[in-house]
Amino acid sequence: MISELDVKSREIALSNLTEWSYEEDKKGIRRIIKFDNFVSAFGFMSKVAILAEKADHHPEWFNVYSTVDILLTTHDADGLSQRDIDLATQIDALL
Ligand code: HBI
Repeated sequence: MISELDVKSREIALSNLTEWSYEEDKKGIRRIIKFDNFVSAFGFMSKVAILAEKADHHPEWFNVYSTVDILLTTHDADGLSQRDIDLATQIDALL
């Protein structure tokens, strides 16, 4: 069982994820990334898909041409958990 991060833990975690913002209504963190073109965006998504499958933790995302809009939340915790922080950290390391 995974639990939702409390506010203090969330704030500490997000201080290291400066490109991500917490969305109250979605209970998750969001980052929008702009690439040069669709091939680069999709290449990035392919790498994230491999990380996500390994972690058994999957992004909610939206892609239009060169933009990828990512939301990370944990359904099993009904909110933001350490799993989201870990995946966001891995995603940032790809960029
Ligand atoms: N992905 N974002 C996200 N949140 C989850 O709670 C989650 C997931 N992928 C798989 C998963 N949970 C499994 O543990 C099962 O709940 C399907």
